[in-house]
Amino acid sequence: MQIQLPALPYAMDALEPHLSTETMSYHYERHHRGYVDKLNKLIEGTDYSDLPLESIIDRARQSFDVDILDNALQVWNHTFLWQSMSPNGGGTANGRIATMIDNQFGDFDAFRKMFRDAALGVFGSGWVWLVESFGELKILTTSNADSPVNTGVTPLLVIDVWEHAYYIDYRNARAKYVDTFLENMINWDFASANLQSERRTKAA
Ligand code: MN3
Repeated sequence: MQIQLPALPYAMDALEPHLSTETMSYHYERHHRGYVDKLNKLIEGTDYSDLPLESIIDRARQSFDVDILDNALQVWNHTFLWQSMSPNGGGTANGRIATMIDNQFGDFDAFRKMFRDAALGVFGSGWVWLVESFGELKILTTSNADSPVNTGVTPLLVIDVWEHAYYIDYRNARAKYVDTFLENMINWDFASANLQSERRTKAA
């Protein structure tokens, strides 16, 4: 099974002016596609070649096949990233997730500050995640390709803080990029849907 590059959920210029078409085309067409192509090369003719992406991740984690794992995680992380942003994004959360944010972090502004601080605290390349774990929300940071997918928590949304995610538009101003993500791009509908799907899984 060849791993495919999933379509972007919006047009390449849809996140302008917050993320330029140039950033999106480099990030999606070169970086994301690059991870897909590299992964397909690595798994060709191996036991991995017939597996879907998440099974590749699980097996590579258990087998310490680091190159396969890193590229497979980067494919998964970027697919999740595109959905974590929306042309209609930003603002505050609503519904159950908003209540959980208030309970967990105090209020929405406190959440925003913690998420921002986490994003600024990632040394080098990495990711900041909002996840659900045992009924609670948590902010996690991961380095390089690391990802909470299939580790027992439910990823709700993510921001990419690799420089390739923002350098064309923001140069080295990661804080401005993170603030813009929180104010204008973050996709709370996606986070809520991920939270709901976890509830259904538990109820089943
Ligand atoms: Mn990236």
